[in-house]
Amino acid sequence: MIAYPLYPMRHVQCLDGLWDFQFLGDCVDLDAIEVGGIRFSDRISVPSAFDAMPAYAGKRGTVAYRTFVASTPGKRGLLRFHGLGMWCRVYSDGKPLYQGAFPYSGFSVELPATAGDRREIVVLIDNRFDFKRVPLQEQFFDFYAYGGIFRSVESMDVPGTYVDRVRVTVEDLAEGRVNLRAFLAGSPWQGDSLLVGFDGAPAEALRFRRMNDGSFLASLKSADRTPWTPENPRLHTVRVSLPGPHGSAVDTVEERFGLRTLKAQKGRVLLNGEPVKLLGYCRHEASMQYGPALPLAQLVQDMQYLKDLGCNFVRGSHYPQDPRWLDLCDECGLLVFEESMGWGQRERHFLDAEFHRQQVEQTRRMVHNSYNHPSVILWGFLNEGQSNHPGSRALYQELAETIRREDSSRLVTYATMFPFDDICLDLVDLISVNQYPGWYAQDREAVRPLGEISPLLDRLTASFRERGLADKPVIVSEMGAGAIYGWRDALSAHWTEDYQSDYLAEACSQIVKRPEYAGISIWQFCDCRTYASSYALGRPRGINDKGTLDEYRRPKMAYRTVRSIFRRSTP
Ligand code: ADA
Repeated sequence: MIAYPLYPMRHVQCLDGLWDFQFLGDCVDLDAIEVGGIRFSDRISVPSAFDAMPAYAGKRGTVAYRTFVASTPGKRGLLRFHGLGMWCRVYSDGKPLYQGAFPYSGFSVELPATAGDRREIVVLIDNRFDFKRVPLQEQFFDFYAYGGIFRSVESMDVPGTYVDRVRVTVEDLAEGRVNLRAFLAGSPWQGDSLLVGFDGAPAEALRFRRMNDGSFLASLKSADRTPWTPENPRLHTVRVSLPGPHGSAVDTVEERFGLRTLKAQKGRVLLNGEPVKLLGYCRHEASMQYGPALPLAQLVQDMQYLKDLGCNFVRGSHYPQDPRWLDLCDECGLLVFEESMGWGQRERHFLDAEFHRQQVEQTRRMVHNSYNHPSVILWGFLNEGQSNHPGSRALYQELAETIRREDSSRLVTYATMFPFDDICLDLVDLISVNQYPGWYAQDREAVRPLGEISPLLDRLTASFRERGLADKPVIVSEMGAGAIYGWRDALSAHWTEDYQSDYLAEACSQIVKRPEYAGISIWQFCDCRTYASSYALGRPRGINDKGTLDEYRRPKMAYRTVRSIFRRSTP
């Protein structure tokens, strides 16, 4: 499915459908592959995680996906991938054009002009763990590492110079004034005026200023100044075109955005100047049948559940989000914490130059790709990294700076599991804390240790105050308890739906009533597959069972509990 931005003048083909497929083996030398010699003996859908499909379930190795796309002779093309995993190499007519290992990140590949009217596209995918080749994703992460082209792919022709993206930034909410920053690609452009049309109005020529980084900047007012809010998620579109002769257009991008501002002030998050309490869930893009390749109907179901639960907030744990999901969040008014991929990395990672480089690059791509989604309010990175270690600070600092360089209009954060001795919290606008009092309980002998939650929240607040961090808003970015669907028991022990329900009642009520907390994203929305090795010993069924819904989206007992608390607290 095609998500924003749209390119109405280009011949865009959505390549979702059946592709040729071949499993090449589990010990393939990637540099020795002759793509021309691959015999394709199977067909598979795109999007798909091949290793979630019954014929290849759980396999690790190298696979090839192939399709043919129509092309205009003599014209360059572009492929847009919205997310895949883990490593890939993309070929057009046998030529390797792109190679990368940025799981879940969207990227584009330019295709050289061709004399023919179709191109053969082959995508090699590899899902073997190998820190050297795929430093961003490892086996110890607590969510299953799938392989495949998880999200949609589009192909299109592009003119010599084309409009890649236009970033829209709100300059003055009351006046409806926005900045447009256009990124052109292809051959250099010498002009200074682009054609701009708001909300379907006829386009008019507007002068743009050339910036040092090669982008073009202009400022203008939107006629409709209605702000975007979760209750009234008013969206706008802007079309920006490269002018051709006699007022014609050569290429157009249509971007969608909302008018809203964000600020962190005196421990609160201000949306359009008004304090907002963030109430919601952490959510993996996960399904038992399809892995991360979620059909649109699943996204809509998830949205309906989150809305029904009374949520206004979702944390996209732990990787860049599907643009269709962000489009939906824009439309439905759900506030989003988007983070680049990270999970519990330690000093050895932070000392690795390639790991560092790729973290910075994936974070930059995430901001670039999601820039115009009004739903995204927080940018994050390095979930539960070793942020209490001096050797980590350089990367934390560079990631925060990278985000601010790209976008100073949102709040920067990361989820820390070391809130009491974290040494990087001065770098963020908002503190996000992952803690599991009463689940991974301090007192191993206590039965139903719910009493651990409130004192921990007190200690956190006191500790932030003592360290001069009191002005930063704090959210609980993870807190939760496991429950196996259907397991109800008079003793309400760990793993029962009863204990989870009581646990979330306590956690949510505490956050709702404490003004010193700006919100919570409960761990987690639904159960999802995790380790397939003995790492899973604390994960019954190889599933992370802390969902309020199970892996088939069946609500557990906690569903009603959370719903009644959140519904009373969100407008
Ligand atoms: C961590 C982590 C989550 C999940 C959770 C848990 O906080 O960020 O991805 O693994 O723990 O279930 O224990």
